[in-house]
Amino acid sequence: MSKFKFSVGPWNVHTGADSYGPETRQPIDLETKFAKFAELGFSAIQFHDDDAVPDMNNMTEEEIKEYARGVKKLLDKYGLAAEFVAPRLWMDPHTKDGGFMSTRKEDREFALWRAYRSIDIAKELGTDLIVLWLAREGTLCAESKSPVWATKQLVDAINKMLEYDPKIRVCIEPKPNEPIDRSICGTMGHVMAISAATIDPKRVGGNLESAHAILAGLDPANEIGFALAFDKLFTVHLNDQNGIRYDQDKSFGVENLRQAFNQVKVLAENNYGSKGEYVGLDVKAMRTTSDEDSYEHLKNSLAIFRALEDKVARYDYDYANKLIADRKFEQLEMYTMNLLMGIQ
Ligand code: XUL
Ligand code: MN
Repeated sequence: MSKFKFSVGPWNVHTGADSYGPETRQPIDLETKFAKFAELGFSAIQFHDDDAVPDMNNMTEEEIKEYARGVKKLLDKYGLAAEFVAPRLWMDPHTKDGGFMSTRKEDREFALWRAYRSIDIAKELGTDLIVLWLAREGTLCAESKSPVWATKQLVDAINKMLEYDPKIRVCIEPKPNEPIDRSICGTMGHVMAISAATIDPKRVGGNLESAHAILAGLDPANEIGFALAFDKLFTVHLNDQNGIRYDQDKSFGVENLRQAFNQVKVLAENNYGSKGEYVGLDVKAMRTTSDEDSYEHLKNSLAIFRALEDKVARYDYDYANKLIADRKFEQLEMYTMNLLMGIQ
């Protein structure tokens, strides 16, 4: 029995379309996904603002809240909570050049409107957490905006969100690139600096995604640990990634099992989850996956996480600490590898 609670976003089950080809699977409606997520053992759902309220751009503020109340009822029906709401600041023509740091004022206003509406939706769904994945916040043309101005725009936008609602918490999901070329907030270190510069640092933290850390050339477990050291790991997006290339969102642990083990280990050692945090997945099925196997990558990720949790529970800390005291790191490494290979 896992001591963690798990969350997932509806986009984790998708049609298989990519930049180079059309859909390979049929779309699945939200309620069917909720039912299946609950059956698989998830406790909470992650939302983009328009996952919850699809046509929100054409709705009034009241209509948006009313629609969100309907989604809350659907969550309740399946015993699910909402973990967070994230404004989708990359699809609309207004976000062509980014949201909070777009070079056009009307686009920046649109981004803030979506951020405020995300807060409204979050309140209706019963969560205080807003995630910012800053997809297009940076440059495609390096000279198109000042990085100093852009950084201050981000701090300003977060301050406005903190002022809009005194209870909400803002959680930045850093990523160094893709779809943007040069991002403004690429790692957990950037997130900590932005947090410290806001009007209420306690309410601004991070969401570490394994693949994003790897894209930045960093170790996901160390990025998780860095945020934990400042009490600012508000959630995680666990997955896997084969090196520095396009964002792959592979099932957790399938690419680098030792790296995955160390992510579970640092979470377990630091009682992640004791303040209600979820272990969130952000994984994609392969394009070749059939309709009937649409949820296999989620099952696999949960199974691998739980198996690694079991390995952490069996980790012999007395033995490891003795090896550390004697600086026998070759033996420590082999002890870990043997544990993972099932040799002990
Ligand atoms: C993109 C990514 C997003 C966010 C949510 O790389 O990870 O799915 O997690 O907007
Ligand atoms: Mn993510």
